Amino acid sequence: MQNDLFSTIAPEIEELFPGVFLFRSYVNEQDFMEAVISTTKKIPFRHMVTPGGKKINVSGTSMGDCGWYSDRRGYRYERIDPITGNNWPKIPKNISSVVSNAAKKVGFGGFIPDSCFINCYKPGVALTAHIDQDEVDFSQPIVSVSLGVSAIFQIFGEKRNGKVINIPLHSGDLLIFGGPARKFYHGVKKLKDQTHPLTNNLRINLTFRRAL
Ligand code: MD6
Ligand code: FE
Repeated sequence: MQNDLFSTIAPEIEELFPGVFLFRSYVNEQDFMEAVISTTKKIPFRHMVTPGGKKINVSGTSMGDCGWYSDRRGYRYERIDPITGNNWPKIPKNISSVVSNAAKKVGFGGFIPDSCFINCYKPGVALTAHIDQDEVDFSQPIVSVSLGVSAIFQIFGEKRNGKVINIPLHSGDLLIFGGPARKFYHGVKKLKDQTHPLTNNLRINLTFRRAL
């Protein structure tokens, strides 16, 4: 590294907050998109409901040893898809290693995802502020990869009504949420009606987790 006198991490990585790291245009979008397409052929995107019975506007599916799931019985990780009765498709090794290597660069060596939740946004769809807290070990980060139409990712901090920080996320960007950031509220603003060569008018987001 040329500028290692002045930086502790690679120059292409930006630490936006303690524990929030942004890698711009980091991934091979085609490799990640292939994993999404092959997953949805087996387990299509579906709308789940919250424990309170509200429809979740972002549709989702999963890869890995377990998948995030929500219905009247609660938020949880399921080893078998409750709808199809099938195992979730495996996370392809080529994309899992990209995610683990990125995590290692910012101090999360040994991060091996056992679950990847895949979100699909249509124009007009937003993701309300939330904290991901269904995972067993909060010392493990969550690694997010964005594909297709750009969106504004929002970080609110420890309180849902905190001062909001807007981060535009574009296709190929990788974001790591670790350490103190694991307890930050975050969400995604309503998707604009735009098109992208990879996904037409959709935004796809993959979040890699150590759930169990
Ligand atoms: C999204 N991402 O970008 C939703 N959660 O569509 C998340 O909810 C998220 O990007 C935890 C860690 C990173 C994330
Ligand atoms: Fe989240």
